[in-house]
Amino acid sequence: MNLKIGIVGLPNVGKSTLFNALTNAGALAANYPFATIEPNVGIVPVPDERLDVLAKMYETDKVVPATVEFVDIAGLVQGASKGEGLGNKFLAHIRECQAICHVVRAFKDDDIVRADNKPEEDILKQAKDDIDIINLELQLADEETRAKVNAKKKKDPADENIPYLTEKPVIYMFNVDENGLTDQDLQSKLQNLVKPSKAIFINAKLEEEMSGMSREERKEFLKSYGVEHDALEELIKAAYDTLNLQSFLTAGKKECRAWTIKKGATAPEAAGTIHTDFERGFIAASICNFDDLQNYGSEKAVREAGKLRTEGKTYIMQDGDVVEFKFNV
Ligand SMILES: Nc1nc2c(ncn2[C@@H]2O[C@H](COP(=O)(O)OP(=O)(O)OP(=O)(O)O)[C@@H](O)[C@H]2O)c(=O)[nH]1
Ligand SMILES: [Mg+2]
Repeated sequence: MNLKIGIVGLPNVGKSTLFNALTNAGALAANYPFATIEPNVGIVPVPDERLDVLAKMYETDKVVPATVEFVDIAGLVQGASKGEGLGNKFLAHIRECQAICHVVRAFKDDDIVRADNKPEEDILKQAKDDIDIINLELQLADEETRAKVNAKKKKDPADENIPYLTEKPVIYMFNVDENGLTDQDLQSKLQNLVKPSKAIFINAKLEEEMSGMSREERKEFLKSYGVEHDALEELIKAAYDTLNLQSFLTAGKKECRAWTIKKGATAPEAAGTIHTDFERGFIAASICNFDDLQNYGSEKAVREAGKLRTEGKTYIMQDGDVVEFKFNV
């Protein structure tokens, strides 16, 4: 299963800076609107400490985390749906995504021009106006798509599956300055603007400085700014939550790996994410809970404690299940 998240927002709000931080892919971050001309796609591993534990336990050769794909497009402007700016052309890339990350400027910096060229005054009010512009453009783009679908006289079953932009879950990413990172009052006001969507607070500039750092170094660095949580991890977690996703794990000497599945997926469906043959020829799944495995220290000990279960076709997968599938092709 391929999780894809599209980054949208006005020009110059820090989308590419954030994208770079996420992927270290080197997308162009520059102080002029439309620095991003081609859509950039980056693949980001999903942080999962359980994999580290398994890797040690199995003395594994290779660790393969689950991944999330991020798509960075040019900023949308007012009138984007009518062809203003470059935004409309890129909305197609967002349609393929399952979730939207909406980046909103909430930092003050007179050197970085706002999309509307207005001076920075009231962060809260300007953030609200900016959000409204983007959401209106997404709405208008959907209306255009709907009109096109309706214009086609014959009902095409494929039309039922049009991925409308406004139906996608949105995670708001407020690009705050250093003070904003710990300003609870500002954060709760910004969160209120977008309720019930999830809001995450990040300083893209600081994230840029952290690129290339290890997870532990990031934690230390953020702590020195009084920040206890890692916004990039929060973003990926939020995407998992809003899309109702979870991970199961496979472990062995050759490879330890995390796989993304829907909550509520059955064992054969989970097997199908590894290989369609696994689903078709599914016989049973040998499953233990990650916590049991960690507590008992080895697969052998788990088995001896009677905590290794054999599950059949109707088993509903749980987050952190460590699985071995038995199948017949
Ligand atoms: N002060 C400050 N500047 C930032 C921050 N984030 C980004 N910038 C600067 O703002 C400018 C624009 O950043 P980009 O990441 O290119 O913005 P973008 O949203 O991708 O813009 P477009 O691709 O043109 O839509 C760059 O000069 C960044 O260095 C921030 O948190 N604080
Ligand atoms: Mg950009």
